Amino acid sequence: MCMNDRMARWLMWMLVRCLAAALCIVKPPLVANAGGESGQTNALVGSVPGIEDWFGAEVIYAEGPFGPAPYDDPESVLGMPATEFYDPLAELWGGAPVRRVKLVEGACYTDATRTQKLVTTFGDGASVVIRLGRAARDDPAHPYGIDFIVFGNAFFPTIGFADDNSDLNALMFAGGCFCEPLKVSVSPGYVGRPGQNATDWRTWDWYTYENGPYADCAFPTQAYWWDRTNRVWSDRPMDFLKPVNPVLGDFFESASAFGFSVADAIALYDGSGGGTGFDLKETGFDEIRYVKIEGGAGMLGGEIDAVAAVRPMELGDSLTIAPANVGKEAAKLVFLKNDGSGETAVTIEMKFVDVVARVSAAPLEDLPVLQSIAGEVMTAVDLAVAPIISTGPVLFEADVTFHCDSRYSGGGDDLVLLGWAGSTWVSMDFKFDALVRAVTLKGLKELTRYLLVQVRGPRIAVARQADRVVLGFPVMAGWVHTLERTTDFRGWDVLWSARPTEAKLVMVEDLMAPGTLAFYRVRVARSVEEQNRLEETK
Ligand SMILES: [Ca+2]
Ligand SMILES: [Ca+2]
Repeated sequence: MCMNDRMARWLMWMLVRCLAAALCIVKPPLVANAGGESGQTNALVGSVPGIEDWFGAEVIYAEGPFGPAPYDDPESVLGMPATEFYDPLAELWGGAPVRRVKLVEGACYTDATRTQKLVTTFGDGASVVIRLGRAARDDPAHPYGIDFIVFGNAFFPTIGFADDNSDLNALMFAGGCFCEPLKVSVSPGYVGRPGQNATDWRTWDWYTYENGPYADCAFPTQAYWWDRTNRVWSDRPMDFLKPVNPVLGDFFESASAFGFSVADAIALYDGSGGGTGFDLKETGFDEIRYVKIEGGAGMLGGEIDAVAAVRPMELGDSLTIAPANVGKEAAKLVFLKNDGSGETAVTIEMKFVDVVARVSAAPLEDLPVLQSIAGEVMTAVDLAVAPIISTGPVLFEADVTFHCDSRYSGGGDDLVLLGWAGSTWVSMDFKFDALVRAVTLKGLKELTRYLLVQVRGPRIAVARQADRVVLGFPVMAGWVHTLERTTDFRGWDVLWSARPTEAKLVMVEDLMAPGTLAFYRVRVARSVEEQNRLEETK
């Protein structure tokens, strides 16, 4: 094609602008991995507005016998678990009377102000029905399948004395959890079925966890984070809406056998505030609003502090994985987007792991320069697997699924998944699942930062002079670009198609440009050969 100088200069200027816009995913530098001891953000605790809804909101029925004061008020089971307690006996042994609720000291007596009772003791035949502030749902995104948590005042006995001055790094377990099991039942409440009465909870559908788990058992409440590095308490609260990985129960029971510190156990809680976790799956209920606690039939003398609905994890959180989780539903770790949309960002399914490890999924907010891809980032995550109480690298194998934006309607051929290789981004071979709109990498033995990008056609600069139309746009290496034209948005005519081997600017003259209004687009897709290659690797 031939053009006069003025037009060529103008077109170049348009193309440079267009290219700058097309390569707009530019925001250095990289963020550090948010894993490690300070990895838990614990967003939903303490002073967060509406947090009280996640706990027991009302006692709709209570019948004793309960314990002697201050263990006699059934309403002590409402609200958040206790974080501190006042011990009137401390003066006898010269200790600090106000102490933190922790693995080795459960909630007892009253709160620090000596005005609030903390826990309720259940005698023989005692029962309390609690309405949760919000429904607890059997949500597949919940960690380890657990949907609600009951907090008691169980604790782990230690070798030697335990108080707030104890060095928890040096304090060792002296055996399994001190438990006083209580029976737990759940109900969706009144659903209007024949025979049901809205004001009589006895007429509703109930499910009892006859064979456990039981309340006031593992895991003891841990209210604050212990700073293992500096051997001091942190005032950072633990997360009462995040369960402890239930397979760690056996691990803790055998802990004293192989020298296990309280600090180790807190690290294994991975930011959770403890409590006994319950899965709604076995109940057949999709969601429940009521929890009943009962003493009796050999189960009595136990205490209840609180009941909580579980929150799904999101980007910025971490979860633990243990060899005993592998092959079960609990090995599927789900992290939602951290924008409140409730959409899943990434699912990590562990196929193998050799030790108990922490799996973190941090949002990747400051994206590095992408030289060769123009498009919209749908998922940007920094994934990591790290040891918790062991040393050395964790051996594992994981299938990782990156979920597209829910608005994505493509067939996967305009997606690119990039993995960070230390100094550059590398395009990864993936499998696209149209049903769940997600791409999966299988058999990963290490994790890194990932970007799932929907490639967009470039912006087109149009230069028109007399009856000539010249179109300019940038192209990316290795992708098939197809320039098309329409006048009615029903049919598109292909003007030009190519798979460039390097990124560059392309100019195409439309020799058949119609006299009427015309529209142009450039479609970008993976090449047929590459599609076939991916098919073979599936
Ligand atoms: Ca569940
Ligand atoms: Ca107890």
